[in-house]
Amino acid sequence: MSRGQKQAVITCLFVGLLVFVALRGSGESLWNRIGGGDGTSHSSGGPRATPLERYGFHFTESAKEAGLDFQHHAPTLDAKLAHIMPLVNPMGAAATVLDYDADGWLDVYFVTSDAGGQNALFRNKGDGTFEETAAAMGVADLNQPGTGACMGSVAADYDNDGYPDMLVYRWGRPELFHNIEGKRFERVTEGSGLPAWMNANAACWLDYNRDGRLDLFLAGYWPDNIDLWNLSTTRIMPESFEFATNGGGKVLLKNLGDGKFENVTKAVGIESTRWTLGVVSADLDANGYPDLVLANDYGVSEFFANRGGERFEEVGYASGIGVTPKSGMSASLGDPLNEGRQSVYITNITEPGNLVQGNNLWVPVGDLDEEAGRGVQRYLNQAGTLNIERGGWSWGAKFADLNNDGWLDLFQTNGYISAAAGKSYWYDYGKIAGGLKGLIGDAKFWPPIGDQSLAGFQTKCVWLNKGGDFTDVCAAVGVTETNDGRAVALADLSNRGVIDVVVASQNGKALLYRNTVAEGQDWIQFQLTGGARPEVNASGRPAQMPWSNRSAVGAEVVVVWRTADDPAPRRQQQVVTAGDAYASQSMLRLHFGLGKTAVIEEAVVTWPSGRTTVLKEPAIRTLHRLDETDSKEPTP
Ligand SMILES: [Ca+2]
Ligand SMILES: [Ca+2]
Ligand SMILES: [Ca+2]
Ligand SMILES: [Ca+2]
Repeated sequence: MSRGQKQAVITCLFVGLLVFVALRGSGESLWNRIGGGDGTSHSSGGPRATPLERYGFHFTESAKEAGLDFQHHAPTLDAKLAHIMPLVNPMGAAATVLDYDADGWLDVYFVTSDAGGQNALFRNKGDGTFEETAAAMGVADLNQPGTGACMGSVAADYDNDGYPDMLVYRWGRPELFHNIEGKRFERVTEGSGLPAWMNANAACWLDYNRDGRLDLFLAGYWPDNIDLWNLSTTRIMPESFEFATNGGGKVLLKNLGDGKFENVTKAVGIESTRWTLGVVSADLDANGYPDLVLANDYGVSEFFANRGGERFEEVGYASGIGVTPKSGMSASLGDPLNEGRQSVYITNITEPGNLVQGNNLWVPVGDLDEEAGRGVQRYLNQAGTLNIERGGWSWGAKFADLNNDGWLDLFQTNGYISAAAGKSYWYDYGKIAGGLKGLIGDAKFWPPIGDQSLAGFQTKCVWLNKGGDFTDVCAAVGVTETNDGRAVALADLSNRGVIDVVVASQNGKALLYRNTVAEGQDWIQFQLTGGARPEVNASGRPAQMPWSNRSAVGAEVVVVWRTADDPAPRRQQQVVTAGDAYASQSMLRLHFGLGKTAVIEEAVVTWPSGRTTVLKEPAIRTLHRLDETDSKEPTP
């Protein structure tokens, strides 16, 4: 061992001792520090620093106390699949944040998936607690036999009347609900133009043609023609672990107004039957039109580039995102390096000794690929470099500034099947995954799973971003639950200027991680309202330029600011999305952490219509409610 190595070892031991002392010292006093009414807490630092002091935030799991009491149950499918039921029904736990009664307090909708199981809509009472209103609102009873099993939902204002409407997607018939002034949801599926049956695990709202009316994208997992409760064959499984294209269809529904949607999938050139689990939409190649990224299981991810609101072109391979086949579970966006543009995070499987795919952080490189003349944004995977690659059997993952220091952190759920402890299906799984096409594709050849687990009892990941380098601080900040996590949804549930985290667990309790952030961390939020209104022709005011959809889905905000400790200007971009990651939707409101003593130079909103709103030195620690009708027309 060289002198340098010895010094390194001694340093490591010393640092380890400090960490040990710090963690030991965090016992009882911690409970006195968390739960401050305004979401902040005093911090003094020092050698006996609590996790709150060390990392600037701390979670308290408080779903039950808050009245967010919800249990998910998986569906029971056709008896021909009984020997591998946990492997074929491992999804359905989903979470959607919306403000359905438009009172400024964010509400949460969970779906369950068992026959007859009741979904739950939790109205935020504004005092830290919730009341369950799904039955009264008409969105509880959505797992009736013969109609399918709920897999998730997405909410946005498709008719621009000021109230978010809801699409519930299932393995079965998708259902559309029109929100009647926050008082009830009216089921409007019939005649709306939705497909009669598809086995969907992902959806998002987007205005792909920028006419001010939100369109809807639905992504199938299982093949469309399968009724999972009435199988005529067991040959329903993916034909390959890496190259399967025998999954579900994708559907783009163009909003025609008057509650009608037209299936334009073929017309716009979207063609894919991969096994999609995650979708996200934003204008990633900066041509003004929102693109679509699909995280696909059993194959490569896809990137559908929107060509002027008329055609989509699949450029996954050229972009870099769709080169290596993996087990895509979640697709979400973020600007973790404060570059002023969006990276794409896609989760996969990591199980040391068995299967190490690693998650991908696709960071945009260079300008648009002008050489190709096709406008293909290219990406490089930086997940390994930034230490956000290995997350177990990963599901939903979302970026958010959890400690308001100006750098986006990353919350990720994981865990596949937690059954009997110490029993694992990995050996059998490896045989099937690596086997011949005829084997994997037929459920009858899959070995029975019994009570074995597969990548179960996993610890979630809470990756803290220290300026472009991440550290997992999960247990230290209070995230210790090991149920099989699926959806992650983010929201400032108590309007405190901090991000709370909602997690939906498969066959488990929903979790609410209430956040406490150290005092002195600044922030700013934006609630954006597009100019479109129902009484105004969506393409009519002014004639040459439609207003944006009222939910402002697709709007971009760039904040440029400085802090006392760092005089160099910082810059971060965020985008409004309605449906992303895995089976989730986070708040439409945008939240920027800023660090200490922040001064914002400007915040620039680019509306989907192309209009802009520029705020010079906007107030910090403030939720800014901005309406597009106060914006500027672009200069031609
Ligand atoms: Ca509300
Ligand atoms: Ca509406
Ligand atoms: Ca549209
Ligand atoms: Ca942060």
